[in-house]
Amino acid sequence: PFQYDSNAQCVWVITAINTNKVSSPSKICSPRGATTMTDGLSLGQRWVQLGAGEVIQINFEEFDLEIGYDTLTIGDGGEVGDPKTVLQVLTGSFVPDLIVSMSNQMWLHLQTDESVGSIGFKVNYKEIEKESCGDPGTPLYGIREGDGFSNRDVLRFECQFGFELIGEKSIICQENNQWSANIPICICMYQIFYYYYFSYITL
Ligand SMILES: [Ca+2]
Repeated sequence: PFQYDSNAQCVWVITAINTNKVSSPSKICSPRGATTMTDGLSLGQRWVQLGAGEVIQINFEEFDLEIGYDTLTIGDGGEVGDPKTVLQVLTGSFVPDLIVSMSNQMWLHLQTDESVGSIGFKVNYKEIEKESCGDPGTPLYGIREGDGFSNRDVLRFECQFGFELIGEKSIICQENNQWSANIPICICMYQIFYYYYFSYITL
Protein backbone atom coordinates (compact mmCIF):
# COMPACT_ATOMS: atom_id res chain seq x y z
CA PRO A 1 0.00 0.00 0.00
CA PHE A 2 1.05 3.58 -0.31
CA GLN A 3 0.24 6.86 1.29
CA TYR A 4 -1.58 8.79 -1.39
CA ASP A 5 -1.35 12.53 -1.71
CA SER A 6 -3.99 15.11 -1.10
CA ASN A 7 -5.31 17.14 -4.05
CA ALA A 8 -4.54 14.31 -6.42
CA GLN A 9 -6.37 13.40 -9.60
CA CYS A 10 -5.15 10.18 -11.09
CA VAL A 11 -6.40 8.09 -13.96
CA TRP A 12 -5.49 4.63 -15.10
CA VAL A 13 -6.83 2.84 -18.15
CA ILE A 14 -6.38 -0.91 -18.46
CA THR A 15 -6.81 -2.45 -21.88
CA ALA A 16 -6.98 -6.02 -23.07
CA ILE A 17 -5.07 -5.75 -26.35
CA ASN A 18 -5.71 -9.20 -27.70
CA THR A 19 -6.41 -12.66 -26.41
CA ASN A 20 -3.23 -13.04 -24.41
CA LYS A 21 -2.06 -9.65 -23.35
CA VAL A 22 -3.21 -6.83 -21.16
CA SER A 23 -1.59 -3.48 -21.69
CA SER A 24 0.33 -1.75 -19.01
CA PRO A 25 -2.17 0.73 -17.64
CA SER A 26 -1.78 4.18 -19.06
CA LYS A 27 -1.89 6.72 -16.34
CA ILE A 28 -2.27 10.45 -15.94
CA CYS A 29 -1.83 12.05 -12.57
CA SER A 30 -2.25 15.68 -11.67
CA PRO A 31 -1.31 17.95 -10.13
CA ARG A 32 0.79 16.09 -7.60
CA GLY A 33 1.64 12.59 -6.54
CA ALA A 34 2.25 11.11 -9.95
CA THR A 35 5.06 8.79 -9.01
CA THR A 36 3.34 7.66 -5.85
CA MET A 37 0.25 6.66 -7.74
CA THR A 38 2.16 4.70 -10.35
CA ASP A 39 3.88 2.78 -7.60
CA GLY A 40 0.53 2.08 -6.04
CA LEU A 41 -0.70 0.22 -9.06
CA SER A 42 2.51 -1.48 -10.09
CA LEU A 43 2.77 -2.99 -6.63
CA GLY A 44 -0.28 -5.05 -7.29
CA GLN A 45 -0.08 -5.60 -10.98
CA ARG A 46 -0.11 -9.07 -12.37
CA TRP A 47 0.34 -9.97 -16.00
CA VAL A 48 -2.05 -12.31 -17.61
CA GLN A 49 -0.42 -15.48 -18.85
CA LEU A 50 -2.65 -16.70 -21.64
CA GLY A 51 -6.32 -16.98 -22.29
CA ALA A 52 -9.17 -16.09 -24.54
CA GLY A 53 -10.44 -13.33 -22.30
CA GLU A 54 -11.81 -10.10 -23.50
CA VAL A 55 -12.82 -8.24 -20.37
CA ILE A 56 -10.87 -6.88 -17.42
CA GLN A 57 -11.24 -8.15 -13.88
CA ILE A 58 -9.81 -6.30 -10.91
CA ASN A 59 -9.69 -7.18 -7.26
CA PHE A 60 -8.33 -5.20 -4.37
CA GLU A 61 -5.79 -6.65 -2.01
CA GLU A 62 -5.97 -3.58 0.12
CA PHE A 63 -8.21 -0.59 0.06
CA ASP A 64 -8.60 2.35 2.37
CA LEU A 65 -9.46 5.90 1.35
CA GLU A 66 -10.64 8.74 3.55
CA ILE A 67 -14.32 7.94 3.69
CA GLY A 68 -16.58 10.40 1.91
CA TYR A 69 -13.76 12.69 0.79
CA ASP A 70 -11.38 10.60 -1.28
CA THR A 71 -12.92 8.37 -3.93
CA LEU A 72 -11.92 5.86 -6.55
CA THR A 73 -14.35 5.68 -9.45
CA ILE A 74 -14.21 2.65 -11.70
CA GLY A 75 -15.76 2.62 -15.14
CA ASP A 76 -16.15 0.52 -18.21
CA GLY A 77 -14.41 1.39 -21.45
CA GLY A 78 -11.93 4.14 -22.15
CA GLU A 79 -14.06 7.26 -21.72
CA VAL A 80 -12.62 8.33 -18.40
CA GLY A 81 -15.16 10.13 -16.25
CA ASP A 82 -18.18 9.39 -18.44
CA PRO A 83 -21.00 8.99 -15.88
CA LYS A 84 -22.83 6.50 -18.11
CA THR A 85 -19.94 4.05 -17.83
CA VAL A 86 -19.42 4.15 -14.06
CA LEU A 87 -19.39 0.71 -12.46
CA GLN A 88 -18.52 1.62 -8.87
CA VAL A 89 -17.61 4.61 -6.76
CA LEU A 90 -15.49 3.43 -3.85
CA THR A 91 -14.53 5.20 -0.64
CA GLY A 92 -13.70 4.16 2.90
CA SER A 93 -12.58 0.58 3.34
CA PHE A 94 -15.44 -1.53 1.97
CA VAL A 95 -14.93 -2.84 -1.57
CA PRO A 96 -16.51 -5.50 -3.79
CA ASP A 97 -14.69 -8.81 -4.12
CA LEU A 98 -14.31 -8.32 -7.85
CA ILE A 99 -15.15 -5.72 -10.43
CA VAL A 100 -15.36 -6.76 -14.07
CA SER A 101 -15.65 -4.58 -17.15
CA MET A 102 -18.08 -5.24 -19.97
CA SER A 103 -15.70 -4.13 -22.71
CA ASN A 104 -11.99 -4.73 -23.13
CA GLN A 105 -11.16 -1.55 -21.23
CA MET A 106 -11.60 -0.31 -17.73
CA TRP A 107 -10.76 3.05 -16.22
CA LEU A 108 -9.93 4.00 -12.66
CA HIS A 109 -10.09 7.58 -11.44
CA LEU A 110 -8.74 8.54 -8.04
CA GLN A 111 -9.80 11.89 -6.64
CA THR A 112 -8.60 13.11 -3.29
CA ASP A 113 -9.45 16.29 -1.42
CA GLU A 114 -7.09 18.78 0.14
CA SER A 115 -6.50 17.04 3.46
CA VAL A 116 -6.18 13.70 5.24
CA GLY A 117 -4.75 10.72 3.42
CA SER A 118 -4.98 7.03 4.09
CA ILE A 119 -3.16 3.88 3.03
CA GLY A 120 -4.63 3.95 -0.48
CA PHE A 121 -5.15 0.79 -2.46
CA LYS A 122 -3.42 -2.13 -4.07
CA VAL A 123 -5.13 -3.71 -7.04
CA ASN A 124 -4.61 -6.82 -9.13
CA TYR A 125 -5.97 -6.96 -12.64
CA LYS A 126 -6.29 -9.60 -15.28
CA GLU A 127 -8.17 -10.54 -18.37
CA ILE A 128 -11.05 -13.01 -18.21
CA GLU A 129 -13.60 -14.46 -20.61
CA LYS A 130 -16.32 -12.08 -21.66
CA GLU A 131 -19.82 -12.40 -20.21
CA SER A 132 -18.26 -13.60 -16.99
CA CYS A 133 -18.07 -12.21 -13.46
CA GLY A 134 -14.80 -13.89 -12.52
CA ASP A 135 -14.02 -16.30 -9.68
CA PRO A 136 -14.97 -14.64 -6.38
CA GLY A 137 -13.39 -17.43 -4.32
CA THR A 138 -14.81 -19.42 -1.42
CA PRO A 139 -15.28 -18.06 2.09
CA LEU A 140 -12.80 -19.22 4.71
CA TYR A 141 -14.50 -22.06 6.66
CA GLY A 142 -17.14 -22.15 3.93
CA ILE A 143 -18.29 -24.47 1.17
CA ARG A 144 -19.26 -23.35 -2.31
CA GLU A 145 -21.74 -25.04 -4.58
CA GLY A 146 -21.42 -24.19 -8.26
CA ASP A 147 -18.36 -23.45 -10.32
CA GLY A 148 -19.63 -21.38 -13.22
CA PHE A 149 -18.81 -17.70 -13.34
CA SER A 150 -20.71 -16.74 -16.50
CA ASN A 151 -23.77 -14.52 -16.76
CA ARG A 152 -26.78 -16.04 -14.95
CA ASP A 153 -24.66 -18.64 -13.14
CA VAL A 154 -25.44 -18.97 -9.45
CA LEU A 155 -23.10 -19.81 -6.58
CA ARG A 156 -24.44 -21.06 -3.25
CA PHE A 157 -22.62 -20.98 0.05
CA GLU A 158 -22.74 -22.79 3.35
CA CYS A 159 -20.47 -22.67 6.34
CA GLN A 160 -18.72 -25.52 8.10
CA PHE A 161 -20.26 -26.81 11.30
CA GLY A 162 -19.86 -24.35 14.13
CA PHE A 163 -19.67 -21.36 11.82
CA GLU A 164 -22.42 -18.92 11.02
CA LEU A 165 -22.93 -17.42 7.56
CA ILE A 166 -23.04 -13.65 7.40
CA GLY A 167 -24.13 -12.21 4.07
CA GLU A 168 -25.84 -13.74 1.07
CA LYS A 169 -26.40 -17.50 0.81
CA SER A 170 -26.41 -17.30 -2.97
CA ILE A 171 -25.15 -14.85 -5.52
CA ILE A 172 -25.82 -14.58 -9.23
CA CYS A 173 -23.58 -13.37 -12.03
CA GLN A 174 -25.53 -10.49 -13.50
CA GLU A 175 -25.60 -9.43 -17.14
CA ASN A 176 -23.37 -6.49 -16.33
CA ASN A 177 -20.58 -8.92 -15.28
CA GLN A 178 -20.94 -8.04 -11.60
CA TRP A 179 -21.89 -10.53 -8.89
CA SER A 180 -25.13 -9.59 -7.16
CA ALA A 181 -23.25 -9.40 -3.83
CA ASN A 182 -19.92 -10.12 -2.21
CA ILE A 183 -19.35 -13.68 -1.08
CA PRO A 184 -20.50 -14.20 2.52
CA ILE A 185 -18.20 -14.74 5.45
CA CYS A 186 -18.25 -17.62 7.90
CA ILE A 187 -17.53 -16.80 11.47
CA CYS A 188 -17.27 -18.88 14.58
CA MET A 189 -20.45 -18.73 16.67
CA TYR A 190 -18.52 -17.36 19.64
CA GLN A 191 -17.30 -14.43 17.58
CA ILE A 192 -20.70 -13.33 16.36
CA PHE A 193 -21.36 -11.15 19.33
CA TYR A 194 -18.03 -9.40 18.81
CA TYR A 195 -18.64 -9.06 15.08
CA TYR A 196 -21.85 -7.14 15.60
CA TYR A 197 -20.38 -5.24 18.49
CA PHE A 198 -17.48 -3.98 16.39
CA SER A 199 -19.69 -3.33 13.38
CA TYR A 200 -21.75 -1.15 15.62
CA ILE A 201 -18.93 0.84 17.12
CA THR A 202 -17.22 1.47 13.79
CA LEU A 203 -20.33 2.91 12.22
CA1 LIG B 1 -8.47 13.27 1.80
